[in-house]
Amino acid sequence: MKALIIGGAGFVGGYLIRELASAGWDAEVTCLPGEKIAADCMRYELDILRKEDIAAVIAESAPDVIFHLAAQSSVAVSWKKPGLTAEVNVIGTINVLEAVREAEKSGIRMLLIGSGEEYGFIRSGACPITEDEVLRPGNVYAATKACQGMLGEIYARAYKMDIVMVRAFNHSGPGQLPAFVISDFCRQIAEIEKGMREPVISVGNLEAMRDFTDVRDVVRAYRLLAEKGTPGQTYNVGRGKAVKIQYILDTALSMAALPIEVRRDPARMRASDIPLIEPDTAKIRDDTGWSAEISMEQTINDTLGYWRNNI
Ligand code: A2R
Repeated sequence: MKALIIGGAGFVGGYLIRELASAGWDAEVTCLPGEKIAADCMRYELDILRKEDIAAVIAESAPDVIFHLAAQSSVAVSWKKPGLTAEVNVIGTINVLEAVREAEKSGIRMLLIGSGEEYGFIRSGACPITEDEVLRPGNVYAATKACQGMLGEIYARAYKMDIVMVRAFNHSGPGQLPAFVISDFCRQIAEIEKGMREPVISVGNLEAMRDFTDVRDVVRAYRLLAEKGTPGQTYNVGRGKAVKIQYILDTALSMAALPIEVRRDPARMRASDIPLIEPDTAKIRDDTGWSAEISMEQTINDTLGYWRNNI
């Protein structure tokens, strides 16, 4: 199988390249000019806001499957740059869908990577959330990803295109930016161990319950969905077992080389924090056999190891 990963220079892209290669796929990637790719493979420079360029890359690569990862993927940035976020995540996705629709090679399968954020303000009692739950996005990023998923469904239905939609819940692992909680805690601990700051870790709301999956499990889910997912369908990707952020903190601190004091930082508290977000994962399990295999302790241990070597 030949894959084209659009937006392959990001956090998930590097892991997906390795996952596909280890399963015997031939993977090519696109990246923005100047971006580096985390593995040795054929690369194309591509901005998805230039539709004619997408068509040229697809014609040259002639993939069996396109993994569409390219996005403005930060919730925080989406508040500051809503127009850019909508342009990249919505218009960019339309450009990719149109380029595939018009491609000479027919029957290209697409995976559109969306987010658990799309569910937004979850009704109390709705967890674990199934894929047919109503979407109530609570931020600009989430709204654009909900829109991406709807466009995927529309193109699959109207043009009989082979498109699978994904809603990925929190994922983490070595190399993730410290804007995400596991990476943030691990980086702070690594900095403290190196004597770069006082032995105090800053934390936000520790009571919220969230569902975390290792990025290496997540990319295996993407490969299996590309191999076995049903066209036109949307799949939750997550562990299906939320934990309190307090548990992540305690686990990370238990791995620290010295005692660390915990300090609550009001700036890290979010007024609208939803108490529990947890996906129902029966659909992906039934259709592909996938479930998360890497423990949270392993993810935290490996992420801490990454920061110890990369501060
Ligand atoms: O924003 P940058 O400079 O980090 O570049 C990102 C790239 N990207 C684009 N690629 C092509 N044309 C554009 N106009 C464009 N704008 C941004 O897409 C980055 O290299 C890549 C997305 O990678 P990350 O931001 O690291 O996301 P991650 O964690 O790999 O997540 C993959 C997908 C995204 O669609 C998320 O929204 C979803 O999974 O959760």
